[in-house]
Amino acid sequence: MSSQKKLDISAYFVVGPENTKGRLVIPIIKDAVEAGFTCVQIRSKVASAFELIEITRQAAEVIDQAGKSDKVALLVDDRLDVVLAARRLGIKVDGIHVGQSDIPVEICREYLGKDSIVGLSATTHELFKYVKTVDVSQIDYFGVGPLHETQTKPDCGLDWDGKMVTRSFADIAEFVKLSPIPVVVGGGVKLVDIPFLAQTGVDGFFVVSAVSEVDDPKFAAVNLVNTWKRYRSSQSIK
Ligand code: TZP
Ligand code: MG
Repeated sequence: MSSQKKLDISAYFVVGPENTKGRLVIPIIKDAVEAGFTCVQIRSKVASAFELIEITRQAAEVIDQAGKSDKVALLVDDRLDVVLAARRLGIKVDGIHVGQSDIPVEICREYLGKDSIVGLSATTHELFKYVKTVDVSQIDYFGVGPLHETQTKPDCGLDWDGKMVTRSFADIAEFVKLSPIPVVVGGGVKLVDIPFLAQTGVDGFFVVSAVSEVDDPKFAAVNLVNTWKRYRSSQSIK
């Protein structure tokens, strides 16, 4: 991926070694990429920097072997150090995804350069006020969620008072209208949600467990991608 303009977040797979029920991460990434996922994010709260670099290297190889290096973006969650080290080692990694309490997007942009992808999780608190006021000049897309409470990230959606805030399809449609940049939605997303999500006008969905924890990741990934495409195209001809 040479330019951020080519970014496709329509089917976005997030994964780390703690999400695979003890299986290897790379074959599951391969399944997702072959199934048509358009973006891969390496995300682990337990892996060492060394391990993350290795997973990133092998993920880049899998994307390359599928002939999709110019189409499928490879990102790393949180770890600016890992992205920089991976690039220094010659690994093709396209950017980073950060949250509100991670390294600021301006710093990520400064280190990674203008053609890299920098994604940011939108706030849980006062989401609509936030999207109207935030400076999006350094950001390529917003991650929004959770759609449902999720065991993969139990703190996702916790408000100031510790209350869980999930997003309705109506909320998402509203957010999409207000956002000047593309929006991807995740958190507890399963196949049954895809038709409804596609109709909100959102740019894409992200999943972890709906692919990484099922018995047949390839089958699940194909179904997710095809369902998105089907409902997305039926929406656009309305
Ligand atoms: N960010 C917000 S929710 C989440 C992340 C990484 C985890 C989503 O995982 P799952 O298994 O798709 O619910
Ligand atoms: Mg983070």
